[in-house]
Amino acid sequence: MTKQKQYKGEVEESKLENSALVVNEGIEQPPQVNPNISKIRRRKYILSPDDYVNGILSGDINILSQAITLIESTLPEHNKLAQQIIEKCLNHSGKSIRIGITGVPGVGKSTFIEALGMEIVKSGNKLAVLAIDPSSERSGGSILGDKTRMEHLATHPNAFIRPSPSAGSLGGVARKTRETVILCEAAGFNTIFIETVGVGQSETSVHSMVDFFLLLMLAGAGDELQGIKRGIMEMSDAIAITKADGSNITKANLAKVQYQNALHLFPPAESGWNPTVLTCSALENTGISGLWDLINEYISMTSENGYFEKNRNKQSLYWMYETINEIIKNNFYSADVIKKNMQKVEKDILDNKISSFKAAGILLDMYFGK
Ligand SMILES: Nc1nc2c(ncn2[C@@H]2O[C@H](COP(=O)(O)OP(=O)(O)O)[C@@H](O)[C@H]2O)c(=O)[nH]1
Ligand SMILES: [Mg+2]
Repeated sequence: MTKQKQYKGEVEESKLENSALVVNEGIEQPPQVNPNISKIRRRKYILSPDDYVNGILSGDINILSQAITLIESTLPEHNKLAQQIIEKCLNHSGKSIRIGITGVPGVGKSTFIEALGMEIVKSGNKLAVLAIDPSSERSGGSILGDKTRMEHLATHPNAFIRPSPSAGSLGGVARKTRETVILCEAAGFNTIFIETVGVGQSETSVHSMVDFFLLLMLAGAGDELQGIKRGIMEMSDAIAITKADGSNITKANLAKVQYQNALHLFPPAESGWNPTVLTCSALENTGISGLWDLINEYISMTSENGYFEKNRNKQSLYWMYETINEIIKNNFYSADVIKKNMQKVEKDILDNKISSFKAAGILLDMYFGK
């Protein structure tokens, strides 16, 4: 150590080698991010399509989850791999009962799914619970926060709960959910629940991918049908009045009669099925098994009269058209020429220089390079 120059009045402790201002050579810090994580992450994607398919067919939940992540990914190479997997799983899919469940927030969907779901898995069936919730971008999916309301189901080996894919438009989210159904069925899940929040457009999408559509309603919450549109009631195969327990029972029974009367006003369904209204309590576990019987009755009836298969075929075609529409629309709006000119054309409309129709024609001509 070099001898430091002594200053007048300097005390021993302030010598450089004792000073807190000296920067000592530190010890090497461990990396903040586990350096192996990239290897772990990357491993997810190095499986071949066949490895994914074999994993899924053997009921491997980890591989199923990873394949669903590929479906949900925004990276084109992941989607390409996902499509290869879906194609190979398609032959092993379809052998399930698909049930759509909707109702306004707070109606008791999660609690209901826990109650009915436990009944289903306890009898040896395998249940996958999926969700379509385009509003879930921030919350990370409605189901995720709801897993506390489904605590038994969430840990049951026969159940698989997957929150809504969060990114993108309703069309995109719905398509991904439908593709996820295919993989779940290939993995051996014979009952699929698709939950959606009954406030928007998503019910129509869910209705087009399920065999049975169930609407949950609260009793005594006003005759305005709780913001549930007529159309949603009309597409329901059953309405269950929830929370029919305690002092709520009388109100629930009254609501049951009211809704049953309201359903009579709709034209008969193509399925030949008469939509039914019943009451249930997920907390007291009443009316739940009756509903499950009703669903099975519906499935046998529509299987016998041919509607079940007819409806599934119709849905397959619907999803082809939906997918085409979705892809063309995305392609249009993300095209450079459209992005560059959109603002000016919009302004021309607002300035009354051109009509909306002319504007659309101009943009479409640009897109098609005319
Ligand atoms: N009394 C009663 N309360 C219920 C029942 N089902 C759900 N709830 C309550 O209603 C609230 C909303 O339930 P939740 O399942 O989260 O509804 P979601 O928003 O539709 O998923 C919670 O406080 C539940 O405890 C029921 O059958 N009876
Ligand atoms: Mg919920």
